[in-house]
Amino acid sequence: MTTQPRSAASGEVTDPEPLVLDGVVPYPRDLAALYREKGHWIGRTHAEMLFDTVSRHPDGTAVIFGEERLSYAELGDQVLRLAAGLRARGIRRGDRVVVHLPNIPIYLGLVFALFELGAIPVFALAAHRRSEIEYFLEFAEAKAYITVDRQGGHDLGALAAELRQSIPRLEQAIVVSGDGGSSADTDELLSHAPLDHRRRSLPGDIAFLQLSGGTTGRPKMIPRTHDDYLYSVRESNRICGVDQDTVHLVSLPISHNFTMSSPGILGVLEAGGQMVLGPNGSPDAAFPLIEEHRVTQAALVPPLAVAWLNSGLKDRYDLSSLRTLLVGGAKFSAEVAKRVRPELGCTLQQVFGMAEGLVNYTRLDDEEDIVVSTQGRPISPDDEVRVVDDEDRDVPHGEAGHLLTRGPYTIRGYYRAPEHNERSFTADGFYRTGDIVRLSPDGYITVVGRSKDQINRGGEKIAPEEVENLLLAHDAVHDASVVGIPDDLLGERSKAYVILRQGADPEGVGAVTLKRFLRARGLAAYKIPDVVDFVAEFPQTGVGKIAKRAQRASTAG
Ligand code: OOB
Repeated sequence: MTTQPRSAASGEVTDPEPLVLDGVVPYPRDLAALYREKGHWIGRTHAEMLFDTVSRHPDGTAVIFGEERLSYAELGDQVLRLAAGLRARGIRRGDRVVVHLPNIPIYLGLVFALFELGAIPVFALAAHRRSEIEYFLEFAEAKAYITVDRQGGHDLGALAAELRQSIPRLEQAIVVSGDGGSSADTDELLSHAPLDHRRRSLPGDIAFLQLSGGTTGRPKMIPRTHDDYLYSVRESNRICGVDQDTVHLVSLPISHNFTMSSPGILGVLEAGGQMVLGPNGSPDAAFPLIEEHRVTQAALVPPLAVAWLNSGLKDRYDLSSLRTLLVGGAKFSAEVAKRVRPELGCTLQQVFGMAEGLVNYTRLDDEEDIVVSTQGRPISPDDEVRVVDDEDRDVPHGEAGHLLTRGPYTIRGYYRAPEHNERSFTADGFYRTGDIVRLSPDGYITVVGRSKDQINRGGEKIAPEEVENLLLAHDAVHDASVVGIPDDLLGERSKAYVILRQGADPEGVGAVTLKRFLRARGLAAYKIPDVVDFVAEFPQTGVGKIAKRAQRASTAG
């Protein structure tokens, strides 16, 4: 299929051909046509979305970070300079670029510069370390890696230089300043004359690769198109009341799907609102920003919402501008949810979403009992939701079962993962979320459990297999099993059961040794087991598998 040139007559602007990226499962043609016909997919790219807002509100403030303020016009200018700089370094449409940055303004400039070029950002979390980053670079065959010089005592600049040497395909390692200031690389990139903004990618192209929380040895990559993702952003804005007057506090990791699009930074940019970038969601970081900038909307994971509610600082700052608090990423208990309105004076919106697609919200005008006791309902009338038993048969309404979903912004397959896709999707394209839910007659979802082998540590997802594999690389380890155990604040924390090799000295190899070993392997800190227990054997199921359920239960309480 080819597309018509957009303004061939002028000879200047010519639409590119659709991008062909290997290892992506496309939406079925008839459904894609339907989503367009219904106005879900409007045929706009992320770069076009931003520049539409730039032309509507050039003087409006887009981003606030410390003393720094960027208007939409300034952000647009920065994007086009960076795009010129990145192009001069050889970055082209379809190239994958691993973006590994904390909550700093240049994140927006760089990501939109990549969008402008039609290059494909791979969104690493700031907490990721060598183990994850090396894998992302190799798996996505990235041409460039963008990171900060230092973060949390880690010399990422040195890591970047090292990876640039060891991975032949990696042509560029771009290092920006971790405190949001300038760096040699950003100064150089910004010194280019701005590129002209024009269509360099198509709305049906893969816009970026998000990362799955994962249940397997390595995180899977999630290919999202401009069309599908921006649909979820526009609808999120409508559902969450985001407009030009919104002042949104960004305190979760900026590249997480929740922060990006529910309604997140993209929601703000689409609506022409303001975002305030904070370093993290702790009350002492967030409350002064809310007071100073009259923040109207914030998004948190449940443990941070608890920290806000229990903080003595609550009465020391003026939080009266806050209208809505979005809480998601992990189950928010109804008992705590009940306290949000009376104690913070704002409306709670629960968000149950996934980087693979489907996002559910409680609505701003929902009854209080729905807001506190459900995780909301889907964004779109065309989100299909099924709740099934172990044999994929629909369970009676109101009973708990596996949540399956497909729809106008849910992927049809992970990137380059045909075998995994066989298991994660039904033959007719439903994504197996791995969540156990109940569905109310009016379509509200309550999450009651999980069937996937994943630990949800306060919203941060850990694939036990990834940690187990690294533990097995230690000489003294015979076998390892990692499970989630209940935790009052985080919901779950992680515990590793370890069987040492015969002859290994349990005095010499302790919990500290193994944690240090994982850290030295470059595993992100949140994946390092909170507890390590040495045992002689693992409980077994009838078919000889490790009985993880028994391991979780034996540590309950
Ligand atoms: C969000 O995205 P991911 O990809 O990090 O994690 C998705 C998984 C879900 O399958 C579910 O297991 C869990 O996180 N989850 C929740 C939840 N929100 C996410 N479990 C219970 N209650 C909730 N409210 O976490 C994410 C993506 C977009 C928006 C919000 C969260």
